Amino acid sequence: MKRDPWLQFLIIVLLGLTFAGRFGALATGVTNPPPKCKIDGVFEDWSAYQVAWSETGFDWSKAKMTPAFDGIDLKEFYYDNDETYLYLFIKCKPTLQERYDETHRTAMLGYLYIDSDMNTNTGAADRDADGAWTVSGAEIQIYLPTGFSSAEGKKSDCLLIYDMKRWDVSSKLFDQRIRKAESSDSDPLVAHGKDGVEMALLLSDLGVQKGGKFSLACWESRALRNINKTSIQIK
Ligand SMILES: [Ca+2]
Ligand SMILES: [Ca+2]
Repeated sequence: MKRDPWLQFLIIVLLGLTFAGRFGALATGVTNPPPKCKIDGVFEDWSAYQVAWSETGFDWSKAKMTPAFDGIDLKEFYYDNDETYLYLFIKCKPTLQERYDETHRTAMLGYLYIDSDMNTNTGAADRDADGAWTVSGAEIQIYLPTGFSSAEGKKSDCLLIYDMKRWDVSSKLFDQRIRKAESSDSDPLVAHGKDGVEMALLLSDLGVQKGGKFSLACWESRALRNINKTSIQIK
């Protein structure tokens, strides 16, 4: 689909405004134990982990398109856990910083969906009340935007957010916020770095415990037909 340049421009402006407003909120302190990996987007301190899949969404290096793909291609997806957190790592090409230095634009990496009871009859329907596609059966949606904040005409560094919300059966929307984490938080639960994107999700936020099993899906931005899915057991 070719998007009208003015529409594209408008979306960017609106996203910019949204970020400007949202990034103003103060970071909330995390009272949980610190994550065992440093959340910094560097993969070297990962030792024991599982590979969820080797290509997230679409392989954009194979896309023939004009203008060329200017988004972030999500690649290998890894996970691990300890007593407190589920750790996720998505390798990226280019890195968020590289793309940001090039374009100075906001973007969204995509969405994660968690079906915490592995039952497609509970949780989201195929579409929400606004008609947007979701992943049926999911109880939790995690939105992954990247961009910048601006205050008094000064732009921040390139930021990454995870915005975790629960499906509401009456509104039929993911509109119950569980947690919003920002890479600019002190002791962040989300970060981007030279290898990609790293996140620590609290097991208590996900409502899963040791031995528990759930399904994780990832919807890479713009790759509408390439949803990855895997089941994860908390060890
Ligand atoms: Ca990809
Ligand atoms: Ca479900």
